[in-house]
Amino acid sequence: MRFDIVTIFPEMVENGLAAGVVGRARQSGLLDIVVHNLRDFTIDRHRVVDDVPFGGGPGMVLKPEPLFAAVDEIRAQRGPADAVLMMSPAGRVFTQADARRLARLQHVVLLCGRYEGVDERVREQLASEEVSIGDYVLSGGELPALVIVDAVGRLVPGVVGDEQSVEADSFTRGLLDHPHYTRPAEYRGQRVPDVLLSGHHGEIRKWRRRQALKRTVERRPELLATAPLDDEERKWLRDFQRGGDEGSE
Ligand code: 4GX
Repeated sequence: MRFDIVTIFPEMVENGLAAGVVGRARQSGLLDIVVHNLRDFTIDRHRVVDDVPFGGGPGMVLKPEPLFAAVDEIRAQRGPADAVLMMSPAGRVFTQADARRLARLQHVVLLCGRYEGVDERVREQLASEEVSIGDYVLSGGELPALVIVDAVGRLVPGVVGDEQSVEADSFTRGLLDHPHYTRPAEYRGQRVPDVLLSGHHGEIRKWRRRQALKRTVERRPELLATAPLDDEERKWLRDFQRGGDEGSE
């Protein structure tokens, strides 16, 4: 899969792409990611990318010309994009469903804004969608772009070595994850639940599904509206909602 990221801080984005599964997939060629310096697409001596807002007010606005020139160059050198994402707190909030949808595309361009914002003509004519990673204000679109490349890239077949771990992910099943334990079986007086040491794989699977459901009810009940539950899970859900699940861990 191909990604092009346009930013005024290419070194920040490169650093974020170097580590972990994304870094490895880049080296192996499974992910073809090019980071573009927006200033390379300016034509003035001082490589200016921003200007004052028409109508006045605080802060600066990213000028349209360098962004249009960058996307034109990406199209010419790297082929047409299936989606051009503009990182923005005014965008739709990015979810795992978006990650799945984007992972089916061949070529995604990500535009990282800075300052008070980006000239509206970029949103209207260059971006195919505006994406937010959550309701808080960042100082630029670079971290959101890294978040999206990570969430999408790891869904590309082969990027995460163990396909089963992607399948098992929280959100793939629409629920939060169950608790995880590793050795030692007792640590600082806290024992690992016996069922996990029992070797009884049917019981372990059941315990994990029940714990995932319990956590979701307690922490993110709104996820239950769309989570696909089987008959047994719906029964557990009624039990939790009635009596809390005291004792019956
Ligand atoms: N999820 N920011 C973008 C500049 C900006 C403002 C308006 C376009 C339109 C953010 C977020 C985020 C801060 C990145 C403002 N660009 N982006 N930047 N949350 O807060 O995506």
